[in-house]
Amino acid sequence: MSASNQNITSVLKETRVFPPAAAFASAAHVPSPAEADRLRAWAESDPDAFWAEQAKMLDWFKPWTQVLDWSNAPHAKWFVGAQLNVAHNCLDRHLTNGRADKPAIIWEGEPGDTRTLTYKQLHAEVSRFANALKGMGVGKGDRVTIYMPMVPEAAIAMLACARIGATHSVVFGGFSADAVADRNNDAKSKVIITADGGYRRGKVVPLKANVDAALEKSPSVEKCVVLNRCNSPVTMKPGRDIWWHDAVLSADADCPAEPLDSEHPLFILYTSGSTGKPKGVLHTTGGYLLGAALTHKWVFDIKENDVYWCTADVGWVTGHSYIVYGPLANGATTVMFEGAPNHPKEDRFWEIIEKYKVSVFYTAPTAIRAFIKWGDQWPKGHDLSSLRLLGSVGEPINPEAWMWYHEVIGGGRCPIVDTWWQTETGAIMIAPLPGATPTKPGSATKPLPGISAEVVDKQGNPVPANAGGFLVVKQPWPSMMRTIYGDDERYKATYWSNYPGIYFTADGARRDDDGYIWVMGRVDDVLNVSGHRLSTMEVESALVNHPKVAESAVVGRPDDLKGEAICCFVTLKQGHAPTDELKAELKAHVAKEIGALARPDDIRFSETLPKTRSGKIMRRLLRDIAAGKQSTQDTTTLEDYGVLAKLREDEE
Ligand code: 6R9
Repeated sequence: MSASNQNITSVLKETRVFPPAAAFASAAHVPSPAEADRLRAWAESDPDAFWAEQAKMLDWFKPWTQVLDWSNAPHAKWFVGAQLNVAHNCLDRHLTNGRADKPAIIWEGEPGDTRTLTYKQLHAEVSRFANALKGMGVGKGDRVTIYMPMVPEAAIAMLACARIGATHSVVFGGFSADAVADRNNDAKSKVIITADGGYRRGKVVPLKANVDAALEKSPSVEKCVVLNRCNSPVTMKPGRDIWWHDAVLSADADCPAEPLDSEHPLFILYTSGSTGKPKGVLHTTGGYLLGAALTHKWVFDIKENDVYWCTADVGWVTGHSYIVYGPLANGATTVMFEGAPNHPKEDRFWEIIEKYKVSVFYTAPTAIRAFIKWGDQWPKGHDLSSLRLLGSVGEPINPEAWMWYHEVIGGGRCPIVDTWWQTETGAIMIAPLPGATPTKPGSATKPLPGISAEVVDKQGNPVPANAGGFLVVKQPWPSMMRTIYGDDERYKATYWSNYPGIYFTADGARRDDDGYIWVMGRVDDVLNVSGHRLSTMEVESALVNHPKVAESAVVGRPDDLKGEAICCFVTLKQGHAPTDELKAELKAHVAKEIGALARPDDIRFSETLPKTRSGKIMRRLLRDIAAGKQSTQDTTTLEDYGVLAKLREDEE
C-alpha cells in the first residue's frame, strides 16, 4: 500500500447541496457554521487547550499532567498521568445523574425475543460478570477474546473487561475457528467468552463448536465462558468450560471500577490485511473514550430522549465505538439487533424503527443498496416518522444511494451524516456536523474540529481543488491507534512511512472548491486506465445511478493496450433481465456520465458480490476472477463463501 503513484483523476460530478433545516440547527449541539469554524480554529491554534476542554465530558479519577506526549512519535500518549475507567464512564456515573432507570440497551434477537436493560441493570450485570472474570484469574492487563452473537452479553463482557482493566479482543461471530485461534494466539488471550450459538437467517451459527476447534490450537487460553443463547447442544470440557449463568450465580454485584492509566490498553481489534496476518489495532483508555463519546454526541447530535440504533456488529469497530462505548458514555439509549435485515422479511429494519421509535439510525451503504434492490414497498409499509437523523459508514456512499436514503427513509427531512473513519482512527474523523454543515450526496464533507485530515500528492503537498490525491492526517488525535499489538515496526511501516510524521490512511480522496472531502476508496482499488488513475467508486456510482442497477463492483483487468481494462460486476434491481442489450446500454451510460475514458470494457451480471462481514466489497477477489486467475488470497473475512464459486460459474 503505497502513495508513490501519480495522482488520481476524479470524474464524479455531483452538485446537489442540502443545508441543515433551521429548526434542526437551532437545537443542535453545534448549531451553526460559525460555531463549527470557531471550534476548528481553536483546535488548530491550541490543540492541547481544545482537547483538554473536550475531555471534561468524561469523569476522571485523577487529572493529567500533560495533554499530549508525542515525544515517542508515532506512539502517542494522551492525558498523561491521568486515571479513569471506561465502565465507570459508561455506567456508574449515570446512576447518579438521573439515568439509573433509563434504558441503556434495547435488544432484539433475530427470532423476535427482546430485552431492555436500564443503566442500573446493566451496571449490575457488568459488575457481576467482572467479578466472575476475576474469579477465573483475569486481572488488569490480561487479554480476553470475545466471540459472541449480537446479544447484550457481548456488551456486558466488553464492559466487564474494561471495568477490571482486562484488554478485550472481539472476534466477529462469523469468523472461522482458524481465525479465532490466530487472534487468540496473537493476543495470548487467557479467557475466551462465547455462546453456544447465535441466530442468523433462521439458523444457529455454531460458535462453541468453532471455539472447541480453535482451542485445540490456542495454548494461552485457560478458560472458556459459554452463554446459553440458543439451547443448542454443546460439549463442555470439564475444568476449562463454564456456563455464563453458573459463573455469575455466586458473583457479587459490587465490583468497584479499577482506576486505570489513561494509556491502559482497552482493546485490540484485528483488521484484515489483503495479505499476511491480521493486524491487531491497539486502542487505549482515555483518548479512545473521548473520541468515541465526543463524535457520538456531535455527529449524531445525541439528545436525552433519542433512541439511537447502529446496525453494525460489535465485532466491527463501528460496533465498539457506536453501539457500546460512545452511546453509553453519553448516557444514550442504544438499540442492539442480532439478526439480518431480511429475516424473516425484507422490512425487518423498518419494523424495528417503527416499534422502538428509533430517532437516529446509522447503517452502511451496502445495506442501503440492498434495500434499494428489494424495493420501496418495504420501508413504505412502516411509520418511519420517529427518525430525525441518518448516518452512513463503511464505504463511500454512491450519490444515488444517498438520495434514496434521504427521500425514502428520511422522508426528505433528516440530515444524513456520511462518516469517514477507520478501525485505526477509533472514532469518526470526517463527517458533517448536522446542524452546521450543508451536506452533498457522496461527500463525508469536512474533517471534524481537531482532525487535520488533508488530501495530498505523492510528495505530501496539498492537492489543488478537485484534483485527486491521498488522504492523510497531519496531527495526532486522541482516539488514534497506539500501535499494532506486538509489532511496533509494522505499525510504523504501514501507517507512517509514506509521509514521515504524517498518518497515511491508504484511501484516495478529492477536495472540492468548498473544501469538502470526497473519499474515493482504497488506493489499492484504484484503476490505471491508459495512464489515468480512476477511482473504482466513481465508476460504480455512475453505474448505480442507472435505474436498473442495484449495486456494482469495478475492478481492473490486465490489458496490453490500456494497462488496465475496466471490468464491472453488476447486480440488477429486481425485475430486470441480464441481457446483452443492457450491457451495451450500461457501457454507454457510464461513458455518457463520466466520459469515454471510463467506458467499461466488460460488464458481468451477478446476483451477489463478495463482501466482508462489515459490507465492504472485496475487490481484490474480483480482480482475480476478472483476470481469469485462481485466487490465492486470504478469504477469511468473506461473508459468504458461496459467492466466489457462483461468480466463477457466471464467467463468460
Ligand atoms: C469505520 C470503518 C475503514 C475503511 C476506510 C475507507 C472505508 C469507511 C467510509 C469509507 C468512504 C465513508 N470507509 N467509512 N469510505 N466513506 N464514510 O469502516 O472501519 O472497517 O477499518 O474500514 O473503510 O476505505 O479506510 P474499517
